[in-house]
Amino acid sequence: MKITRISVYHVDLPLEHPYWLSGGRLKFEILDATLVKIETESGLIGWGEGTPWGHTYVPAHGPGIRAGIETIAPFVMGLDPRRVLEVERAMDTALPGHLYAKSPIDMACWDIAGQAAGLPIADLMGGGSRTPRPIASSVGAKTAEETREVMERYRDRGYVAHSVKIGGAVERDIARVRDVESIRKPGEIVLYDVNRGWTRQQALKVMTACEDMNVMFEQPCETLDDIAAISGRHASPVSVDESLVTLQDATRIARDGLAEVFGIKLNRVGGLTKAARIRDIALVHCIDMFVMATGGSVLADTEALHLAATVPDDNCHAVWACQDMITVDIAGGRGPRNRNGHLHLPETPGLGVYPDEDVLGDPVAVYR
Ligand code: 0XW
Ligand code: MG
Repeated sequence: MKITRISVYHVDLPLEHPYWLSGGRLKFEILDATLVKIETESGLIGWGEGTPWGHTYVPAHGPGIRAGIETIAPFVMGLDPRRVLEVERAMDTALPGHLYAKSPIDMACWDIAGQAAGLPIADLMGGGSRTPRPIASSVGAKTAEETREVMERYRDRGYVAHSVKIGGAVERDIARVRDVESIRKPGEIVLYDVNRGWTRQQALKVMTACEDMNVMFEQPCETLDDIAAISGRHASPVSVDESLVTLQDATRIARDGLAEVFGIKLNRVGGLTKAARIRDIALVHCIDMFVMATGGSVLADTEALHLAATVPDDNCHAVWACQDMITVDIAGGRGPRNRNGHLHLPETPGLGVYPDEDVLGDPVAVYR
């Protein structure tokens, strides 16, 4: 089987509510999504998506994905999409780094490989759990009152997991954590996501002040060096998210004990092929995981769900459904959707969901 054509689509996905990371530091209103259709001479078609969370979240942006694909496309043309490692090596040779630009191609290849094998991607990867995965909300609010309101909105939709964005102001952050903990329901999973918003000193102040609550903080500071510098000086559990990009990052975090949890975002780490290795580093070092899309439509959520299903149930804290935050549905209600706060793995071979091409409009680039 050979890749014969790659079509690239650009779609804007507006957020239903404006959204702030790190206590108001970064604002997001619209996501720039790139959808990729890979065609083969066998007739099988695969879909991939790359949707960064705006341009300011991590070093990734929508136009960068499309430019990266322009460079990569000639090198993957003619390859067998079922041989995902060969496609991965061709992309890494053609364009070192730029993992987020490669992820949609990797995803579309896994979609085709699954269809060819007659298996959902998670089963092709070695076996997917059918235990529904709790969806984490993403609570991008600034004040304690707004935080309660947004959490309530998600609780009404059945959500039992929440990622509450804090960061920036020590006293306000301590107060917000205490407030959320005071209304936390039994069994609810809450992660306090700083999105790199603290200096080392701010991180130490909040993380020591909150030790009595034993709550988890995600990405407290900008870099792994910062997280390493404060590690051992506080007793709060840590999840690393933005600073977990490469396999080398994963081995460093594991070896140096910098986090108890990995936040694996598929687009950031370069897709399923690379994310599966990071998963394995986590598992052998007794590190749990949140597995998510970086953003995007139900297609991106579904890709993350497949990887999440290959993580043992006890080690997978939650996934995320960005689809619940955007106003455009490119797949007409198909694919895994929120059912009482959980996503269920699709049984259809491959990814298990495809977009409506008329919603995508004309491709912005076609390579053959
Ligand atoms: C808000 N998210 C869930 C979406 C973006 O990927 C960032 C992420 C987070 O962990 O902050
Ligand atoms: Mg995060």
